[in-house]
Amino acid sequence: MAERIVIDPVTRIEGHLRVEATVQNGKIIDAASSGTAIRGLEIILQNRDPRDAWALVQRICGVCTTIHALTSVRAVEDALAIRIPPNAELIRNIMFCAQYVQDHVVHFYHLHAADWVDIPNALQADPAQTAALAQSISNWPKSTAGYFRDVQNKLKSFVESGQLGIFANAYWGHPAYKLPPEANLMALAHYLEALNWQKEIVKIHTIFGGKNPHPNYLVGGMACSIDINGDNAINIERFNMIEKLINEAIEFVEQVYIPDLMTIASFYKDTASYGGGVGNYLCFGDLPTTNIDDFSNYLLPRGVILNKNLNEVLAVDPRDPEQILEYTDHSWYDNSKSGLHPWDGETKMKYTGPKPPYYTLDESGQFNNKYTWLKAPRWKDKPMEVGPLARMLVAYAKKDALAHDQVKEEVDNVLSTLGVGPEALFSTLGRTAARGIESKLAAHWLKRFYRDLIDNVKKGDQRTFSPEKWEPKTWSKDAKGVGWAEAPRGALGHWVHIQNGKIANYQCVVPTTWNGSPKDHLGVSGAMEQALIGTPYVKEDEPLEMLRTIHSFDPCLACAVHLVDKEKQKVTTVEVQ
Ligand code: NFE
Ligand code: MG
Repeated sequence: MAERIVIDPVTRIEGHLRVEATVQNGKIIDAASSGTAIRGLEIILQNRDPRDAWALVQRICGVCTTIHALTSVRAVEDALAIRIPPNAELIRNIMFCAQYVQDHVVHFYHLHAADWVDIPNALQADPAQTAALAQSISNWPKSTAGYFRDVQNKLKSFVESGQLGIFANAYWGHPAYKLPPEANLMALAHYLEALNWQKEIVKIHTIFGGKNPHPNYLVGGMACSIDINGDNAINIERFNMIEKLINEAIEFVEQVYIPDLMTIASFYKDTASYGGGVGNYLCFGDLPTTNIDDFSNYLLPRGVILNKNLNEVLAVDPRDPEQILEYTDHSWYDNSKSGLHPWDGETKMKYTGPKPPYYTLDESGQFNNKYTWLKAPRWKDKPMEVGPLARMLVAYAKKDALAHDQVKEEVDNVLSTLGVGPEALFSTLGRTAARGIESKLAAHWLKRFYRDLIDNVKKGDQRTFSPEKWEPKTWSKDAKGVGWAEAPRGALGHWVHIQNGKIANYQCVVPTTWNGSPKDHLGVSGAMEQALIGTPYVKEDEPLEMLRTIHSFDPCLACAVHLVDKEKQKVTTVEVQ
């Protein structure tokens, strides 16, 4: 007899996610991912000035802040054939890499670590042995017995006061936690350090974009001006500050994040045997080193891998109406036209779900027909995984990619450190490891783009904006554009149709829409749903292993369901226990 596990809401993510699983004999045999809250940005954009779109869509999410703005200006620049100055491309790349490093570190420590690290168990640790462990894996100067004792005392006062605060409500003491107390204490110390560090790195966004979250962008370039010797612009003092932040980022990733990741992963190699899911990976590519139209010069290459076949990388074209379609057969939309390319996409909400509390999977394990606000994007009718694992796999497999050698070296290093083969990549652990590998690369690329920017400025080019096509009278009456990016969580696309100077249609297909998508028109489940199938559990009422697989995708439902209920009707009730 099949039974159900329901997690609602899934915490330590952004947005509102409900996951239901049908379980039998200690394993998940089917799963449903449901985005339960709805917001409203594609509709808000209609009839707006396309030069304003970036500021509106950026409010889709404050976690992957900047990336929707970047994708939006790229979409509008594509539609209007606008070329931006080299400095603007470099500044965008710097902000992009800074975002990767910050977002991935925050995910590892603050959103994912509680799945691996039993925080209260750190009270059992010996601070001197913790220091010995930390010193054996890195040269991070803080790793002394006194430091770890202070952290432990802080935790003790939390526990004794009965107020665990940010550490309340987890499955502490669960038998699937495997770290020794010293590793738990080390990870706790770095959890707290990472909180402090992450607010520093985002100062790069405040320098180039005025603030964070939601820094300023501009169609045609960037909204900051460079005057290397000036007082009221980005000058040499600001550049020095950026360089210092970059050096600190490299140090934090190499001395804290990667050693912690490798240490923790070495205790959880069992999680390399499940959670792989669809085995199809899609990347639009990003980090142009020449210009956005020249895919061959991206540091993160474009391509698709099917069925885990690393011997072939297929071409992807987000403009092709045959390739990317969004289905709504199992989503709460009017689906009279399910299967539209985003340029023709529609956002017509139609809630037909049951009243809460509800089950997506009924008693017999059958799916209710419609169960989520997420649409189901598909590439050539296939579900795709997007994100760090997809990016590392495509760069690993694509031998002529610009950063192929660099990526291969980092991936092979991690595999040999853990003593596992490449098949381990297709798993829950592989997804989490790929995010770390990518963070290290991004930290170094941050420095590369910073140096390129300094070099270009030193040549006398201080331009950050191309004004030629600012005025709507210079635009064609009817124009379509697509902007793409590799958001921290995966391939992101914005499709815009501009008519008579205004937005006629705007559609976003977002990483978590791919990863968290429901079943499609063919009845095939999305990437996260498939990854959950086969995920084991040792305690049905504490599905820690499920959380590991779900969190390995770093889901963001705010991004995935970028819609709002205009009538402010209550669509669901979420019970928090
Ligand atoms: Ni709200 Fe986002 C990223 C985008 S995710 S976090 O990364 O785009 O689906
Ligand atoms: Mg959309």
